[in-house]
Amino acid sequence: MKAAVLYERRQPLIVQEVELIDPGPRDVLVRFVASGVCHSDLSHWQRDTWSPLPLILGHEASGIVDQVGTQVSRVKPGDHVIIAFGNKCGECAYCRRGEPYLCTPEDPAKNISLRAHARRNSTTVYGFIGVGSFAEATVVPESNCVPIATSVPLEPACLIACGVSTGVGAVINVAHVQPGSSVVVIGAGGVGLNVIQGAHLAGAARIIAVDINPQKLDLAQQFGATHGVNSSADDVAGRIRQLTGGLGADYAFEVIGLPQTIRQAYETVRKGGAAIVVGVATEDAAVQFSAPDLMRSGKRILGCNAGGVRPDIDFPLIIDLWQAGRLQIEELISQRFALDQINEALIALQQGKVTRGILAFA
Ligand code: PAD
Ligand code: ZN
Repeated sequence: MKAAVLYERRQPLIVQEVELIDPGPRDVLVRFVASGVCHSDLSHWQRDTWSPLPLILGHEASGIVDQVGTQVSRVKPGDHVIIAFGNKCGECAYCRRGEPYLCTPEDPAKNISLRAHARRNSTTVYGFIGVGSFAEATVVPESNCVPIATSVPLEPACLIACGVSTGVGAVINVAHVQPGSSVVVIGAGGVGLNVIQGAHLAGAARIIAVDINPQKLDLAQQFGATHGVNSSADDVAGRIRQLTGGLGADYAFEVIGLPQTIRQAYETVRKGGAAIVVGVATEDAAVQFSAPDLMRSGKRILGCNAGGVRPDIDFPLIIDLWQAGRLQIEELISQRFALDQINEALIALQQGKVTRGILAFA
């Protein structure tokens, strides 16, 4: 199959033939229909991270089951699926307590980020968080496949695997946003816009988008933001205080991954409010808080890994909301790219030129 392989960080991905591993007894071979291009892919291209090389990036994908291992029971060839990224072993303490987004396989050999995904000649090639969707196909454990009805448009459904579920999940599962509340969203990109539509869905009265890119602030309003603050021109803290009756917001979501904007989220919330860290910062990033201020203010700082999403429960729920017209998903896609154009797609994301770009394989 054709795949875009990352050999050296910050250098162009190379589109070439690789050989996928054969599916094991509980694995499924899925042919991709679409893959979103998420900032997490861009970060693993640009930063020196934990992910092993050579690597096929891409983790926000939908497709059609092509082959199944001998013990697979939850899908069959021809089924439409959204692929959940990361480990979903079903056996560890976290999976057993219904927190699959924290899955930590007891046997490190079962970590799907580190298992062989494909081969090129005799070189092992890895698949990013087990998915590797900048390629024509993948092999994943059946527990990573969420089957969906054939009536659901499969191409936009790819965005449910990460951007939509992380954004909506941050609001519903992690922060538990209450009706009538005030919500700040710092970073109105592919994930931040889904925090905005999640907050709208949860009945927030004020949804204040903060971004340095005025076009993203316009988009934010289309997805439910009531106000926009351009943080390269406006006094963010002052403007938010003014919009929230002087107290600060009930919730502030950081959806960029920078220490200064994580700090801004903390400063922006009222006493007792919650700052939710969705953005992925560099491995060495640190943010300072005054311990007595944290104690006295009763503020809460919440980490948000994959939106606290349980794919088997939350993907169907998101599809129902989308089909009922309560979530916009097609509208997130501003540009389609072929696999050969993957480097252009990553650069368009880096330059802030897309709402969400997708690779379309059909
Ligand atoms: P994106 O590039 O589509 O959006 C980022 C947005 O932030 C853009 O609109 C930028 O203009 C804006 N921005 C950049 N710098 C600033 C700044 N200093 N102040 C204000 N706005 C700024 O990225 P994305 O939405 O795909 O991803 C956003 C982050 O979320 C990124 O760190 C990604 O790795 C992370 C993510 N986390 C999870 C998770 O599980 N927590 C899942 C998916 C993505
Ligand atoms: Zn992602």
